Amino acid sequence: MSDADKFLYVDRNMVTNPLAQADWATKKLVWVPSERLGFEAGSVREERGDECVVELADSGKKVKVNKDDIQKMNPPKFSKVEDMAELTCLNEASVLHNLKERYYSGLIYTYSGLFCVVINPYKNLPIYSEEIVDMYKGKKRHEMPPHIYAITDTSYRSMMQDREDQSILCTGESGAGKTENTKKVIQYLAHVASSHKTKKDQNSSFLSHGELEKQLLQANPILEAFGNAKTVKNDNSSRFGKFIRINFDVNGYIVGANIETYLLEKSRAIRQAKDERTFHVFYYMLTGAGDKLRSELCLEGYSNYRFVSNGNLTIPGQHDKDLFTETLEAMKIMSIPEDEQIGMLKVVSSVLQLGNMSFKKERHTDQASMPDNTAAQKVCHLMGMNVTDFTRAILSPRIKVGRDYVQKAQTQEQAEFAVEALAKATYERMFRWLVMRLNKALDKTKRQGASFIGILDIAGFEIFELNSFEQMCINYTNEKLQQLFNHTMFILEQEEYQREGIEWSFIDFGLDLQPCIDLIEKPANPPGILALLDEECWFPKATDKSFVEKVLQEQGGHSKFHRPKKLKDEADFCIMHYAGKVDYKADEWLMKNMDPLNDNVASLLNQSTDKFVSELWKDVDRIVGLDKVAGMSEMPGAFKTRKGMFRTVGQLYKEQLSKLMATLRNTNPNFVRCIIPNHEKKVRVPFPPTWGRP
Ligand code: AOV
Ligand code: MG
Repeated sequence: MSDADKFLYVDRNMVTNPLAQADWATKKLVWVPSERLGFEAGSVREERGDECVVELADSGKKVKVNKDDIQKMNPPKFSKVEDMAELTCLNEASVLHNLKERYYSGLIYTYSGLFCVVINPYKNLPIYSEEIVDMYKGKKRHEMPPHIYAITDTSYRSMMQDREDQSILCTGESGAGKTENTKKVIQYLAHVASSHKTKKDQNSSFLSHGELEKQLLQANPILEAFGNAKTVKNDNSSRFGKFIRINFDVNGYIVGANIETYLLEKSRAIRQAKDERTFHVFYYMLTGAGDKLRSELCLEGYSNYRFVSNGNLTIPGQHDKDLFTETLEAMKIMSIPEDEQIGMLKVVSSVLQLGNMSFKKERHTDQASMPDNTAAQKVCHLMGMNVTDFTRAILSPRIKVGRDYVQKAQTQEQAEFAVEALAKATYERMFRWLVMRLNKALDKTKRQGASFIGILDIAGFEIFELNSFEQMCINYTNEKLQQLFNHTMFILEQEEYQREGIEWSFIDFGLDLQPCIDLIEKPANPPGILALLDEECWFPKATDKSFVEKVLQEQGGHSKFHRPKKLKDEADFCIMHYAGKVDYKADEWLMKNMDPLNDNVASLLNQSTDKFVSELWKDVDRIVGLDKVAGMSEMPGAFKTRKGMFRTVGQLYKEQLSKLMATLRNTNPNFVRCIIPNHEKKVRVPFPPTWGRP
């Protein structure tokens, strides 16, 4: 067996052992529930009414088990089967056992009928080389061992044959391998498209395709540099969702691509939880920039920056310094010119500087002052603003009261809030600009594709000890995608039975996730959490606390909603998501949803002398002045006047997500279910004897 083969093919010599077959028959082997292992193998010794006595294969211990709790074991010839739909006994224990047996032998991909399961190996396997890509090209699914390439090839072929748009949807909790598999899909498609070129059109205009594919592959490392970060769950966690649409012409050549991104977790730019980092690019820049660049960007050491709260936190095996060079190299391939690269880095540096601006409360008034303007000067230098104007815009902005404008001194909290909001907005705008820029490169052929394959890679389901607005949005997205999966796999299947007149009573597998989705997104009767949050945002005097009260009042009795226990009152409410119960804390939700920004500063940035900065701020229409929030209690109804033009973060996101779902529903979906084998990022351990068949 070659090195790669070991990670693709089952070693049949090990599996078809006649002794095992005999053993299975005589010993009446079954699976019984086990607290520690999920299920344990055992042989039935005695049957008494509803109960059985089972001798556990591992310990020899005899246990009494209710017959209903026993699950049948498949004959040994099914061991490590590639498609679990083939199992004679299709039960939970057998499915888990099969996945586990395969995973422990290094076989990470397994089919389960219509979809593919993959278990994160936490180790680079030799199964993603170009030779392997070629091996899978044009093969039918059953001709080759399970692989993400087979899924990709199948969807590529169906796109070509049926002229139907396809989607490849990676799901799974944070750290399960969605992003890694997404990259393999793109790698495969880029390769398949260029091999067409070398075969057919060696000298024609298709030469430019080689470059397009190269760019397609380089878009990812750039996006990851700016949008991924280390969390406690994943060293390279996607802090945004993305849908990459690759367009093909009638001959199957890639003619262009487009990336849509969803909800960047911008709060990470200013604050990170313990043991977590901000976006990778901050570390790349701080460790990788040479002397000349350091002075151009006014860079300082980690310890000087308040916004890198955990200092120079490194990731084992990751060289931030080298990744800086690689990111710049990738930008070059994307034809992002050097001045724009510097423009982006200046933004990253100014985000850090914004964190160093500090304010003090004046002794006799409530007003904020800024005793030291060093950081402000650096910010202004980097962002092309006049420091006096900038300071005034932060400390005493002009705001509209009725029909007039007045200057209003800010409190220390207001000034601090404005600066943090500005840092987040700047970073987010830069990220959006970057995506726009990548799209410009990827779309340059301007040729209409005949059909497309869309690849979705969202931020995975996450449960931290306490969870905020961002987690609710992430988990809500996962809920919607899981609902699409359930619908495709089970509900549509059942409907088919009904249509074909097969006798079948409709079974609710508990798989309809609509109740939980409604709890979050329903507009009225009763309004869901997002609608209630919006309502509170328009309501003068509202606070995060009054929001929680309203949610408890409107949704307190919802089956997927739980009030937190009084004793452990850290959380404000819990949602029973399909993947688990999540405790949410509602601090800052109103602000996160309104996302207000000091419009005085926004117009200064719009007028910036720096071309790149003014480009980032050229549209200032989605901006609502900070005064509308800070002075909320003094100006009842301030929001109402702007209701027509102002959209909340929740609202915008809900719409974006429903558009995505509509797109996906018009495609033929191919699901890849990523599974995390342990939460310690550990490479597999030897096959445990307790789990194996005796
Ligand atoms: P995610 O996308 O599902 O999490 P990733 O794809 O980033 O998870 O995977 C997490 C880490 O697991 C990667 O950085 C790799 O180290 C490792 N890994 C995953 N799949 C493979 C593979 N096939 N081969 C080798 N290593 C792998 V998140 O973005 O946090 O939801 O939000
Ligand atoms: Mg990811």
